[in-house]
Amino acid sequence: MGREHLSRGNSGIDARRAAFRQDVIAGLSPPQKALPPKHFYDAAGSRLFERICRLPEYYLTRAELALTRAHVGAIARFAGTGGVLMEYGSGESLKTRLLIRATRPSVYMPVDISEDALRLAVAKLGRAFPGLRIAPVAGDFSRPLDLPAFRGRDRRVVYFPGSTIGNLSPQEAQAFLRMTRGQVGPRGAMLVGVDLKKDAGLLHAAYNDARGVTAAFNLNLLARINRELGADFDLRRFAHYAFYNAPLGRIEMHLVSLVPQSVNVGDHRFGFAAGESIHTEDSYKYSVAEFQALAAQAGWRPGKVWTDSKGLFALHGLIAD
Ligand code: AVJ
Repeated sequence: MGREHLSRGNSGIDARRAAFRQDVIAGLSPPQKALPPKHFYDAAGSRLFERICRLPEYYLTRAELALTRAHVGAIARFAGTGGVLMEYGSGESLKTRLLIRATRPSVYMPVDISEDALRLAVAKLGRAFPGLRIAPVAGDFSRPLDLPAFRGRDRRVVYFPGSTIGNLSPQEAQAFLRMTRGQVGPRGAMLVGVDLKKDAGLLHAAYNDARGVTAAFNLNLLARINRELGADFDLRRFAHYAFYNAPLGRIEMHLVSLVPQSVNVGDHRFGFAAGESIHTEDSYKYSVAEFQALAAQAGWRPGKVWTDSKGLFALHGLIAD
């Protein structure tokens, strides 16, 4: 794995396969079928997500990179230099490198569910920053994690970019922020990337791209269930459906059954009416004030906020004191 061995925050490979099966069975059993979005990211799903990030309609990645470039000096002053930088995510992105270059952490600790993504990120970052101590943690951050002990007095900063926090309900996001507040301790800080509320037409386009890459990303979840759990989903009989649910402030993604059908997952059989959906993802959007209120309820003091020049995306600097 590189200079430091990989810590497993939750479980090994077999246990994760079993957890995937359990999530799928539990998710397809209730009246409103739903699957957790963390399962999108097998190798094929991760490649599709990278294509999404390059789509003209998907403004999020470019807006966050642009604001990071534009404000990297101020962001680094906020985060401080030489501390422990912990990232929820694999750290493959360009913006992570900008942040590492500007803050020169004593330890960089990426936390990701995918060991493959972590391995790749460790190799790439190891080449880009030869002196950097990297301590990867393979784990599912939607559950409590065992983290390797931090070095004593260094300031701890948690980086959670990409609006991944949008996958959590506001209540779950608050619990997550409370957990990270506990992880950094007093004097710590957090940088969170959050997609902003905006014109519903722009949001709709970002999740219904003309090339159908988002549709392929959504449908790959069924392909993954077929591959890994021996299921028999017919991908031609499901359609990608995404819309902005304005009252709840979130994009919802679904896979809609085009015909009445039943599907086998191992020994389990699930019936679908025509038009019935599997809810596969929520992507919550927050105004600056809304997100600051949420963070404050989780014990953080809202410090700084940076946005891109078009006002599409926000990076929140939160302070623990
Ligand atoms: C990685 C969760 C931020 O919600 O925009 C992209 C995932 N889903 N297109 C998002 C996603 C469909 C993405 N996040």
